[in-house]
Amino acid sequence: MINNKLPLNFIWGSGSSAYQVEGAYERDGKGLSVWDTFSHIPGNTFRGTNGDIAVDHYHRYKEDVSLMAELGLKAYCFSISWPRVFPEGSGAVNEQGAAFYEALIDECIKYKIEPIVTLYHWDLPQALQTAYGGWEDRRCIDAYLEYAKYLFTRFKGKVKYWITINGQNFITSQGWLTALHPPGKLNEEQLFFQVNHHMYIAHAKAVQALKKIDGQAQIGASFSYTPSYAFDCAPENAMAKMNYDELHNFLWTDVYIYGRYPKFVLKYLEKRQVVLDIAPGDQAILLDAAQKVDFMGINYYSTRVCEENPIEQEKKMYRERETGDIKARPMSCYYKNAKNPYLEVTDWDSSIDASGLRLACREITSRYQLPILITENGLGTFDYLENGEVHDTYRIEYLRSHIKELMLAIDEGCDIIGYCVWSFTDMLSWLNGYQKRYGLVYVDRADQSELTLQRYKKDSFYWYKKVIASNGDVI
Ligand code: BGP
Repeated sequence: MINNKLPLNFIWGSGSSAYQVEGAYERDGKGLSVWDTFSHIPGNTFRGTNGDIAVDHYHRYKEDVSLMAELGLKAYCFSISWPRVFPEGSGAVNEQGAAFYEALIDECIKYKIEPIVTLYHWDLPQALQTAYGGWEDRRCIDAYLEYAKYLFTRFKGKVKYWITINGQNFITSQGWLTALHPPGKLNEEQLFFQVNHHMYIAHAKAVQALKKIDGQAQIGASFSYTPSYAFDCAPENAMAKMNYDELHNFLWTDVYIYGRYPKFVLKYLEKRQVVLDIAPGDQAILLDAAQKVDFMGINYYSTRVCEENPIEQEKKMYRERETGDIKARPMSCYYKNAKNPYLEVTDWDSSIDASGLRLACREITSRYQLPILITENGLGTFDYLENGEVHDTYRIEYLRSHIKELMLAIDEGCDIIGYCVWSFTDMLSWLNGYQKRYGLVYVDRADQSELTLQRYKKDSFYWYKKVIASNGDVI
């Protein structure tokens, strides 16, 4: 029997992101996003899949929110499409777009579902990309701040939890190192770090702005945290793990929470002759915002194993966009990742490691002592609809084991305020199309066809409903 010490106000949630669910990509005045453009270029996405229609959440949000209410969700974590609100990225507001989010937020509130709203989940307005290269230019910070302030003001009193940027580490790596996401650049390390710097400042300025506009609301970034293990007790492998942690976790989390780069990363930049363009005042902004961040959002899926990497040109593997083939790109000698023989893997070869979630929470707590909101956690699989039912016992097992570890982390002192299952409905997986399903609710659509888009509650839906109703006692 698990020692359930979840607080009574624990935020049981589930999530989505605009591009992955909404569709309606050019309806009601919406501008194009970089994902609209990128996904329309042949060869860029898996089987040419895109979010043009997605799962049509834009038109079916009332049905979806009523399903959330039936499930008993306490929170819905979703993102706003920046170009739906500011078609040109800044300047004129598209009232129809803003009104859509107002209606969605009101619909959530009607059912006492807390809206947790992400400002940026990767769908940058194409207009900003075209005008000056988007995040590569400092002007993007101003545009983001204008957008953020508009939303903070408009939804003041309605939205209590804001996420500045989702998975900054993931999107910058995929956009400027592996070329799998827009703008599709390969191994552009200098730009990768510069873009990250701009995003840190954008995040920090949004934090400062929210505290001025709505002192009652809380804010943090959501970070794709992937904890690691050393391959074994060989000292060089322990060092490889340290290198990995600095370059893949602390590079982001330290800036958000301490307001400064890790010293190891600064040396790394020096050695690789990456010179960051840091404006006067940036340091102060980062430090000030770091004091004001309320929580750390964590997207957790798996762990890594780190091993020494003695060869300078050792290859790092990545997945080819169109074919799904595994390719290699050169990387430095700081570490390499190995397979974990103790863990099972998903249909997409990602390790399943429930205790890694506890480890992530413990590490964050030990290093930063900040409340944690699990903004994403879930299992992507092939699911099968039979007679209107989906028997996803594997998903229930995955979620159950992770929630149990979360309870242990709380019992060990971590201040975890909520947990959001990724995802509420099935949706577009950025790199794997519609066949990779995470939802508690099945959506009848395929990679190449929208089919009926009808919603079906999976077994995991009914299971999660009991978990929420019992505040974690029945698991
Ligand atoms: C996270 C993203 C989500 C979601 C999830 C699953 O990093 O924030 O948007 O996509 O990963 O990823 P995938 O669909 O590639 O399996």
